[in-house]
Amino acid sequence: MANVIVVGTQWGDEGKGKIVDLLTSRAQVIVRFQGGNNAGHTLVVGGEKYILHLIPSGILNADDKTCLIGNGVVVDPEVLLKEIETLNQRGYPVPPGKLYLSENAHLIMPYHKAIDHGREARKGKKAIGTTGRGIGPCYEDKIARRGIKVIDLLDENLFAEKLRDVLEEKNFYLEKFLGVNPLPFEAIYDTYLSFGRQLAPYVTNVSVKLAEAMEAGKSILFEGAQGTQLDIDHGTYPFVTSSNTVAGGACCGAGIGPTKIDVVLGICKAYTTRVGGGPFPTELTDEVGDHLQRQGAEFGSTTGRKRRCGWLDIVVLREAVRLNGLTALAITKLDVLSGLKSLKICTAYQYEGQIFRSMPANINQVAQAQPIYEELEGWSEDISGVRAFEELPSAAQNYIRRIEELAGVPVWLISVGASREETIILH
Ligand code: 2SA
Ligand code: GDP
Ligand code: MG
Repeated sequence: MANVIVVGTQWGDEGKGKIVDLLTSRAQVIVRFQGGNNAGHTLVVGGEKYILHLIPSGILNADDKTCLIGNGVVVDPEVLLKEIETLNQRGYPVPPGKLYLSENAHLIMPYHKAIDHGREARKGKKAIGTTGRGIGPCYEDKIARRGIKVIDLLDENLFAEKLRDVLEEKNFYLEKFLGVNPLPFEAIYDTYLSFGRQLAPYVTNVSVKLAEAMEAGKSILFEGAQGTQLDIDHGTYPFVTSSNTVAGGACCGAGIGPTKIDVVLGICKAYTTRVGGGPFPTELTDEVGDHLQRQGAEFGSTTGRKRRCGWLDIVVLREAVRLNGLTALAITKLDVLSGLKSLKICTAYQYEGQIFRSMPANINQVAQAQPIYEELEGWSEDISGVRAFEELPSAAQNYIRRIEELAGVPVWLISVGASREETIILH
């Protein structure tokens, strides 16, 4: 294989974890490059379910695979240590050498979580619907040049100085603006130094590790989190996450140059979901939406929130093709559509007589956009046992071919179930 970036083409939860786990058989190095433990990537291996939040989805594969957490990820050290411990207990040891953590990754601190919660509560109906993991406030501090990085934890004096400076400002904001209790310096300092000591053996220069891997002829898999419509620059702002989720983010967030990327694989659910607030033109609040939610078991992998469901949206997919420079697509959860008599695909939006083939920049227009649908025949067969394209019901084949045509990108993989084996490989 070559160096491959895997990204979500919609609002996240497309099944990136499953596909990355599957593709790990063809790569040696797997790296996360943005987001944090807002992500929930679900893997079903040997009938067992694993949900990963920070550790790359390659971790359940053989010993010779290396998993890296890049500089672009925001890391809650407590969550990372728990994830390591849980995997150790479940028979997948995560020793230093198998997992590496970038020295330049920014740390999620207790005040980031307090601010995330406090602000969402204050916003009421206008809330973003964040995961409450402190992601946005942590990225804010990174950009404002007052963030605390992994490497800072390994220098007691530097850490004390940085924490003291930043905490003064945070406590003022927490108390005076959000009306919540200030946070004590000592407790954070001691706890985080202890996290630092435990994580120290994992800390490295991820960019150098990637360069060495490439020199040794290894293939790298870049694992995106969330999805294109949640990108801070290109998504449905302000109802987005605080990082660049598009493929370009892999270069900045892992420390490699764009010339090193060979393939960008977009993961697209056969329908659309969104969790949290924000516009969703093809959302279904009827029994079809319920069918998708139920059959697809659409609950947030991190927060357990019910995901909103709707028809496949080609405006969204076209954005993903362009913004990520997609080479190919993996269509997931096709099995969930079984049993629906007819299927709809949104090919454009209409707003006040105007036709939109790309996403309107004005968020209120997105919220009021009327989807223009074309209708395709559905199928009733259970397709989870199908392993070859030709064995799919002809209506399912037509559905896939129509997506390819509308997106202008070939489909390389079709997923028909949550487990590794439930996959049709076309390329
Ligand atoms: P945040 O917490 O600041 O990143 O939230 C901002 C928006 O980004 C959305 N977001 C997500 N959307 C889909 N999946 C995500 N991961 C979890 C999952 C979500 C969960 O795998 O299901 O469990 O709720 C994810 N992470 C962030 C979020 O909903 C906000 O709309
Ligand atoms: P990610 O964030 O993109 O990795 O996706 P999530 O793990 O949050 O959500 C995808 C959910 O769908 C998980 O529960 C997966 O186990 C499940 N899943 C993935 N692919 C398929 C599929 O093809 N069919 C079905 N029925 N479930 C799938
Ligand atoms: Mg997810």
